[in-house]
Amino acid sequence: MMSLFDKILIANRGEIAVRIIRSCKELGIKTVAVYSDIEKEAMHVKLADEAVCIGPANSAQSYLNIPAILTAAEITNASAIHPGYGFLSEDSHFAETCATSGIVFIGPTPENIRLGGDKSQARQIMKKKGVPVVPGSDGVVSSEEEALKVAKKIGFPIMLKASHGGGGRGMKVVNNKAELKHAFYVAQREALTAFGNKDLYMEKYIPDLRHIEVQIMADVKGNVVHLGERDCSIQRRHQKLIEESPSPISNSKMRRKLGELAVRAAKAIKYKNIGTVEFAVDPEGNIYFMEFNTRVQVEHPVTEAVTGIDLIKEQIKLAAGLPLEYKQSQIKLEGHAIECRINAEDPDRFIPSPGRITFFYPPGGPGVRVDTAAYTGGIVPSQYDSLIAKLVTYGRDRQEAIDRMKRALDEFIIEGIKTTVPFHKRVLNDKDFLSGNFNTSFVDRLNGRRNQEQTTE
Ligand code: MV4
Repeated sequence: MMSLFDKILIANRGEIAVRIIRSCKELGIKTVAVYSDIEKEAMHVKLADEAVCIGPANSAQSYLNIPAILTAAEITNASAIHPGYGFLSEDSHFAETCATSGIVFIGPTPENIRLGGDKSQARQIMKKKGVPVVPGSDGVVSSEEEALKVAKKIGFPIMLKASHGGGGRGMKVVNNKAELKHAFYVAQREALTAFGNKDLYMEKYIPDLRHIEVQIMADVKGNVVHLGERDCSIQRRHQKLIEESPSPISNSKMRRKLGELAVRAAKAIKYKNIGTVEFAVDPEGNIYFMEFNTRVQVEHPVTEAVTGIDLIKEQIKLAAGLPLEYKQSQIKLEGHAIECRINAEDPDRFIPSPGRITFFYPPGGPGVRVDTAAYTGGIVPSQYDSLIAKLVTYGRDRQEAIDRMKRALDEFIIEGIKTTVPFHKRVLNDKDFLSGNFNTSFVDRLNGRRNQEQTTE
């Protein structure tokens, strides 16, 4: 049997670095934090056993600086690197460089990561292996003529998507033949600039979908289990704002279907470690594969709450080559969990509000979890993403999770910067949210209604 790591370097910052340090401590693993010039006083630096400065504030020169991070691992004798989410977490070249440097990358294989990043190839593999995909192109569409042929077959409106985009970036809705020519070239050029690759693929456009994703865990022997679904439909401009598990629209039949498809998707690409299979569910309940996410996700705590499983611990053990400790029948989903992402942003316009936090009091009590690196006197830098806390509530059912969320949002005191707490209070009082009747246009509708109310008053 392989043994766990003696010391892990965490190549990340903020709440996720703190989250990873917590699991390492419980496993008896020493931790190394890395930080940029402006983050000497950051919470992840205070909580880790050791810390190494890896460069200036600009993340290209610090949290994305592969030589600096590998050097930090070497000088501290860390035997593994946890990338968290964002930054280098989905960089197959980084995962490969770790391996050639004799350091374990805590995540899937470089090939898994590469495939996760190649959306049109992933789509083709899923189609071949019987995981339903949205009607569309077979792989990449390389010319406008080819795009028109596919469009004639599936019908407008269609969506052009960048093969190397993802998470909503590099997508275009095309309503008719007349729009297609221009859209094709614009999308190609944008894909090349944004992702360094011009490949596009096509799908029939599905309005009013729900974003439902399934957490999976896979070991090196090829065993795969799923941990139920998360509903991530409450988002704005592809930034998720609220996630929950289970989905209000799911039931045991849909959950079995989603789980089966997610496990099939993971097996199709010989996936190893933890991952997420993203699906679109249309208003008729049809399920379509969208993307394979090869990192730990921001919203993983809602799954931890309903399964009682520490996903970061499992991720570390799986990366060490240990076999899965659970059979599917041993994974029990119980209760309901909701996560509100608290961002340092103006709650009306969602523009960043960095600065010093002059007072910070996180909520607590039954069924409340706060993942954060924020503290009174701490700084929210303008250089990184604006997520400052994840507020997660758990209850026996959705209503109890909601009641606790309302109570926790009321308790939360954050002074000195603006936060999205007031936005979440509005959502938690919205009848469509409360009834579970929402899709990906929810936030625009909520804000649209609100702006109208404000101008007529
Ligand atoms: C779509 C779609 C409609 N039709 N694909 C955005 C994130 C990316 N993973 C997939 N996305 C979409 N793909 C087809 N064929 C609409 C979206 C979409 C969306 C999806 C999930 C959550 C929020 C969204 C917001 C706008 C568009």
